[in-house]
Amino acid sequence: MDTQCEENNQTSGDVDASQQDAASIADVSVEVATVDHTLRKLCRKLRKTRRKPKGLKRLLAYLVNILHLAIFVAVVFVVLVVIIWLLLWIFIIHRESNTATYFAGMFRVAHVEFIPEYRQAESHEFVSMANKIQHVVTNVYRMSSVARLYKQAVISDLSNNNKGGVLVHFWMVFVVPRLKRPAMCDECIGAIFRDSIHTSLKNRSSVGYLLGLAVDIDSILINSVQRSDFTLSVTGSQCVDKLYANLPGARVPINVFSSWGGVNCLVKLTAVPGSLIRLTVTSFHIEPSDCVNDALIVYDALLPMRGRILHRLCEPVSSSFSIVSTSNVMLLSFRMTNGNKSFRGHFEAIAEEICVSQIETHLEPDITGQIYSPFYPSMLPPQCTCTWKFKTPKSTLGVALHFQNYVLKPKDIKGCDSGWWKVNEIIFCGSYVGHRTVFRIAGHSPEVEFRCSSRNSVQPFQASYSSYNISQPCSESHFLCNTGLCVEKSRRCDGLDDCQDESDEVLCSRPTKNCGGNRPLHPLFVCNGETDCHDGSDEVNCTQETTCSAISYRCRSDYCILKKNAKCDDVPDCLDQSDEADCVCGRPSPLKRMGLPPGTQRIVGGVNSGEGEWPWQVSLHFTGSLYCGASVLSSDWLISAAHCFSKERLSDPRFWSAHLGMLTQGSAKYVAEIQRIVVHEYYNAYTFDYDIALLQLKRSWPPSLSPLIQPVCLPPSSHTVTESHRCWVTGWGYRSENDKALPSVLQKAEVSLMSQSDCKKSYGPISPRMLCAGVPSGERDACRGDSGGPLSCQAPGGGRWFLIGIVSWGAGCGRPNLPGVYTRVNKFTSWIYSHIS
Ligand code: 4AZ
Repeated sequence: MDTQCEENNQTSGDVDASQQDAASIADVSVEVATVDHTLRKLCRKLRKTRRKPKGLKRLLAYLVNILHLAIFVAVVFVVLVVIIWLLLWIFIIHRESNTATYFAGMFRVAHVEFIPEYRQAESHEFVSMANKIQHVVTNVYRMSSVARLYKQAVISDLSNNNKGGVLVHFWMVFVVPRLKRPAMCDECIGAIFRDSIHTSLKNRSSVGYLLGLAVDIDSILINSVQRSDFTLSVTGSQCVDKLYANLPGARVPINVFSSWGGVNCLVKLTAVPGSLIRLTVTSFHIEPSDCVNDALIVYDALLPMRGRILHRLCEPVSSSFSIVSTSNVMLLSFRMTNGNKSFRGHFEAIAEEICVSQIETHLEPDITGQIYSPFYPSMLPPQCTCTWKFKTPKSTLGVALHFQNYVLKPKDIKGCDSGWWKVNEIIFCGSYVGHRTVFRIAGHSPEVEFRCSSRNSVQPFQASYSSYNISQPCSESHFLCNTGLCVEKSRRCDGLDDCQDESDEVLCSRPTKNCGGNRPLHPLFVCNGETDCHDGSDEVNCTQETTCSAISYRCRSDYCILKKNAKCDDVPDCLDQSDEADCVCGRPSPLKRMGLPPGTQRIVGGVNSGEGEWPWQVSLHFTGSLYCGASVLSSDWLISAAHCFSKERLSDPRFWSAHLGMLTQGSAKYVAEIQRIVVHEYYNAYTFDYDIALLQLKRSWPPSLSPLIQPVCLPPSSHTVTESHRCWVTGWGYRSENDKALPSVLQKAEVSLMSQSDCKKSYGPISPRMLCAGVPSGERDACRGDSGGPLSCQAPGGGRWFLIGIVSWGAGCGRPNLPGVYTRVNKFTSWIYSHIS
């Protein structure tokens, strides 16, 4: 208003001047002068009004003005909020909350004869049969509790079936609001279909009638699937191939290349009815990437159904192997990223095996022959059976089965997932182990029944059989181990695990240094780098070539020396000096160490570490938070515990990052993404046996970051740790069992290694692949968050640091007489090298 008044003042000034210049246009001038005058009057009045408010009335008017303004602002605000919400609902919430959910299913239609035209989806016969089935499926779901969510069913394949009739594979699409998603579980959708058949079931038959369609209730399987699987199968038909094996035994080649027309391809295999499919993989050239980029998934169905995965192949294959289906169909789902990737193999129709055999054994102790798992050397399918009926020459002789890497144990409450065995009416479960075992059956004509019991394909097995003397399983000079092996009696209590389960090392007194006695010196004292006998006789001829055994060090050229800890001790011991090769490890540089402020006792008796003190220590983060520890083995490999990666999401390398060269959380010198996680194939999630895993980094840490990042030395399998080794456990794990906050500085605690027999006093049977360490009071220990991290021991005399253990488990943290349990690393040396070199 003021501006307006000033403008008008100005205007009137201009007009005054023009009045003098242009007297001829007096009328106009007068009129302008009049308006101007009026305006000036008004302005003056207004200024006066503002300068002198008149009491309550003016205040009221003022408030009313404010109120109007507030109402106006509020209305505008509400309108804006409504518009934004509407837009959000239309474009995001509505779309988000109503998502399509896809299911793949299969069932057998009995009493319908398969005709070859059903193989062609374009044929009149296929279309008419598919329409009929589609009508039935639609009817079932339109009458169900999920009727409003059901969108459509698409019949994908009609195939002949070993049980007769036609096997139907189909897709279903549901559009589900977010709140109703829990109602869409696989079991619920399957149960709706089963329930509708159930009501029409005839006595004793599993075939029920749905609108005249005879559906076998036992054959129904319905799984939710990814949208990408549905779109690839239904719309990406340029990369869906169908192959048939119409003649038993005839090989049908399969070659797939990454330049084949896409990275995602399905190959559907069908064999003659009554047969099974054997797929042989000859070579598979891909980047190993934990199934993230390149993978072949083999399904025991014609659609990618989660419940029917036979095998996932995510590593390159150079020696061929084969997989067997449980029926005459199989699906291969290839995912290969760009590059020179290829798959070569073939498949064939094979007969269902009738695996029953009568076997006569010879007089003991000869190995008489071999038994093989069904379809040997193919992998075992999820369903198979085999029966061996043995007969020995005498009633005093039983049957011994000698396995290379398999063990039978009486069935307990847990299910059998690597084979179900019935021997003389007693049930046993089979599992894979890393050593030999012998299973003895005390009967002269036992019947042994084997059934496949895993959800996927598993490794095949073979066993040699022999007779044995029931009253004396091992000869006079031998001792019977719990693994069934017979070992020489002289090997009992020799400090070595000859039985493979340490059963020859229980109830042993502490080894004595029987120097100069007539019995050989206890192997633990021989060439262990310490003078145990005063005449030094235990440390002579240690680098002379000797026969290889569990207590000798194997040089690269495959001869052995008795010196146990020859590796990386800065003294060349092997003739080829291989013991001092690859020794850039386990030697932290003497950096300026941080002083320990008083009273910083932490992590179950730990203290702060110094910068660069444990350059192999890694902090493993799952979705951004500390989850486990690990150790650096090389420029691109880390070592950790299998249990850190044992659940579905935990096994996906994309969720993990490795923080290297770090003292305080958040200050890593190098953060690496993980390319691949290799969990030990025999890892047992119940017992924590074989609790070891390797992680390959996507990108190596740069050498310039050494010495803050450096590998730890790997102990050779003969490596022995004596009392003069100093061992420390390190990590960022909790400081006590009930701690709520993790320390930010890397903690370290010195612990003592315990004998296996002392540890068994605390925990009962522990496996030979476990090692206990702690202090009797329990005040120094590892805890949650330290798992997978190192137990590092320094060779005497300021030598290098070796990775002796990996934090694995324990009863609580820091409890008296309940030490920490670690994975015994030297039991895995060859397994580790087989993956990282
Ligand atoms: C754990 O949960 C854990 N006291 C690790 C070590 C120990 C206990 C628990 C040993 O990761």
